[in-house]
Amino acid sequence: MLAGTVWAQTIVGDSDGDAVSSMEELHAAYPEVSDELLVQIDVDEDGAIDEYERAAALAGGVLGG
Ligand SMILES: [Ca+2]
Ligand SMILES: [Ca+2]
Repeated sequence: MLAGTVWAQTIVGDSDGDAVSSMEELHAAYPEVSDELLVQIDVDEDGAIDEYERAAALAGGVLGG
């Protein structure tokens, strides 16, 4: 669990380390990402970007860096 905690804290766009990125966290990490894009990234429309949605966005080139 220690390694998992360290990993969670290193995720760009997850400043509080809870393993999901809120819209606020993503805006802070990726200020160039528009609200429309965030809606597209949030596939299950729960208002937060989980690790799968973030990975898909990164793989698809939607999120830079
Ligand atoms: Ca978070
Ligand atoms: Ca989501």
